[in-house]
Amino acid sequence: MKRILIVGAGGQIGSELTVYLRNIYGDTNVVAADVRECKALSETGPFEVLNALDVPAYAAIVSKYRIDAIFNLVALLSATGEKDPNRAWEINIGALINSLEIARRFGCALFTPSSIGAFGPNSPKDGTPQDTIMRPTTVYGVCKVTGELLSDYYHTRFGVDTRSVRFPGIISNVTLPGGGTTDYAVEIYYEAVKNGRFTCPISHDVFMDMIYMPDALKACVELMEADPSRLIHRNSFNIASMSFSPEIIYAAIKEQMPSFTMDYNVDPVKEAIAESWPNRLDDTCAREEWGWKPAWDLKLMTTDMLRIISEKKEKGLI
Ligand code: AKB
Repeated sequence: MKRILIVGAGGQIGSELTVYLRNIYGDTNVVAADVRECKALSETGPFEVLNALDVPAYAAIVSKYRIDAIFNLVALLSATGEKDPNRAWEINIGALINSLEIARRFGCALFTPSSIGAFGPNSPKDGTPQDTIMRPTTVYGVCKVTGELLSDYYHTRFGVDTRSVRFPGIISNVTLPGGGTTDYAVEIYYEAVKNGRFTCPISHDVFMDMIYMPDALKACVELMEADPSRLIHRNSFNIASMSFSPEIIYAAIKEQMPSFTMDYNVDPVKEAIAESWPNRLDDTCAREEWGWKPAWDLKLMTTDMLRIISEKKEKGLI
């Protein structure tokens, strides 16, 4: 990767991936694009307002900056998707198809994240294998499976260098996620620091895979820089880091903040989605094919999240 375009750069992943990539590849070589202006991203490098569904505008940016790698991060997440499935399909698949076509036309590599949401209730729950039954029951999951298949198709049919990981719920402290089922695992830290208590929308014993943002960013770069001759899979790799339930993350926070309390008000839509997803993925293929190895665990992440969010609170930023 030399000249990179991040589409959907204003979101939870993009806002941090832009900074991370600019540090590695140079500010001017990483173009951030989003449907809305993002002051923070336009201050440190090139920024373009772009609706990923507008093909001529998308192609013009790729041509203008002579882009050779695209990160397509445009997505409506799982819980939001269930409120308007048609819109979720239009946006998620529209941005994907346009990214694939533009990558083909301009010879770009393409990263489009998949998710634990690509699995469904028939997938094995524990140690979910790389290659297994995938029958998701959300429109978000249907979009992710479609995305995986189309991305592999563009690779075998047209030789486009498509690569992807199935992200767990991403926990971060820069930009809040929005509309996901795993969002509770971010909100819990903010509420712990701001109010000392949290009402959890997921039942105490429902496990999901999670990952801390620094590991998620590392995965993006390591996969895109991996030697293609070692890749047996492409779209999309299971990656795992930590798996926990609400009662486990609650205990991890309480250990460092003894006055913290949590109760439950289960959201039936999120609960049903969470229960349809795996408890813990098997990421052996990612480890073997491109050396995936996470650095953060729940305890380390909890210390870091509480420290950073407390600093934000002291500065009056939250
Ligand atoms: C969501 O909860 O929808 C996302 C995801 C796991 O893909 N965070």
